[in-house]
Amino acid sequence: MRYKGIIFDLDGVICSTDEYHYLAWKALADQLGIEFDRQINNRLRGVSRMESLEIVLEKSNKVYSDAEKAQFAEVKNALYRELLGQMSTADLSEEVEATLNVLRNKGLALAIGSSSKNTPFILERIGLAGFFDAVSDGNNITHSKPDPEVFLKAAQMLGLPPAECLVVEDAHAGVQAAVAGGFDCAAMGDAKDDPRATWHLGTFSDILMIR
Ligand code: B16
Ligand code: MG
Repeated sequence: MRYKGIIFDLDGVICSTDEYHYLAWKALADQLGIEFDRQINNRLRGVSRMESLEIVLEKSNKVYSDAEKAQFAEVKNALYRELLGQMSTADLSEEVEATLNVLRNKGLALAIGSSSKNTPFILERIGLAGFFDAVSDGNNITHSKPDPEVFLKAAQMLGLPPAECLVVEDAHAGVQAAVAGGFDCAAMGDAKDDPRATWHLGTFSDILMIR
């Protein structure tokens, strides 16, 4: 493989917590009587919690105060964390686990680059706490994707320039962030056909076919 390091997005790449984000936002939207579907949900991928809330509220004709918005974000996060609490090592797929181990054995530096403030909790639930050489997440950034900050910090933690790292993403905002930071990007899932990506993965283990 031409890269020395790989920076993985978390939700929708390493695990399927993207489905839990959808369920939690859907429950909040239902409580508020706001229309919300999977198409709108796809716009929230890679975007921070508060920016996601603004997108959810686009369908509302009410004007909410900052205090109300903070409370809605709290409600959504509590629902989301309840779902995360039910996760276990069984939620790390065999495919992802085996692929990560092959990459580790090849000597590649492996990092997480996620917008989520819940990253440490999720990694612990699925048994990956301590596995990655670096974790850059929503707790150490000021701008979320499509800003490249989270990936630039991950590369810095690995001690590698962006040109030597590959970013793996399922979100269009994440692909945009990778390209803006000077990284090659392997896109999968919702962003698979994004023309800005260097590689298009049918499934996670296709990373092993990149030379
Ligand atoms: P939290 P990723 C992102 O994670 C999610 O895709 C996005 O939907 C979410 O709003 C964001 O994390 C913030 O998450 O509310 O847990 O801090 O895809 O960058 O791993
Ligand atoms: Mg994602």
